[in-house]
Amino acid sequence: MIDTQIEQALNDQIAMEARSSHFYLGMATWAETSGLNGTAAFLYRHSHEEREHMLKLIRFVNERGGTAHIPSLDAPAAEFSGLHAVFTTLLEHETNVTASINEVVDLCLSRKDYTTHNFMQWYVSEQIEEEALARTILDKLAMIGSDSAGLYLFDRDLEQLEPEA
Ligand code: OFO
Repeated sequence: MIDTQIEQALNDQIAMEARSSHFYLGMATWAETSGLNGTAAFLYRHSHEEREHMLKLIRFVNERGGTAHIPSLDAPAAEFSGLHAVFTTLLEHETNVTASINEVVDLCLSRKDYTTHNFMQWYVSEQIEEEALARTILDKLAMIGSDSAGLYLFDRDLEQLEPEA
């Protein structure tokens, strides 16, 4: 049977992954209606991956004898001033997700729950990749500045880029 504090922490993480998926869906919709189809494709994939992160947690909690709670969600932001704002918000959000995952890992160690600790290592590695990718995207955007040919190519390249690459 899963420790109740761990169960609570995992349910908080489920809510966080659900919010991530929702946030990126809002960003994807903004990109698609702004003519940035490559960026939209990338963000839709990212949103879908976050939903999978949530599902993986839901199934783990239930399989370990706990009860996963499906959270209610507020509407995500629908307006952004541009690509830089989108990816800055995304990186900030992922940094918060990393902090929250680290707290779960800490709790696992203090409660001596090595099974959940082991399970959470997948999320630890995933966060390293996601943060690195968001930083790379922001560096590219900084290089491009307001050059429209550069932004066209950026958007086209993003269509091929996997969110966990
Ligand atoms: Fe990008 O966050 Fe999930 O884990």
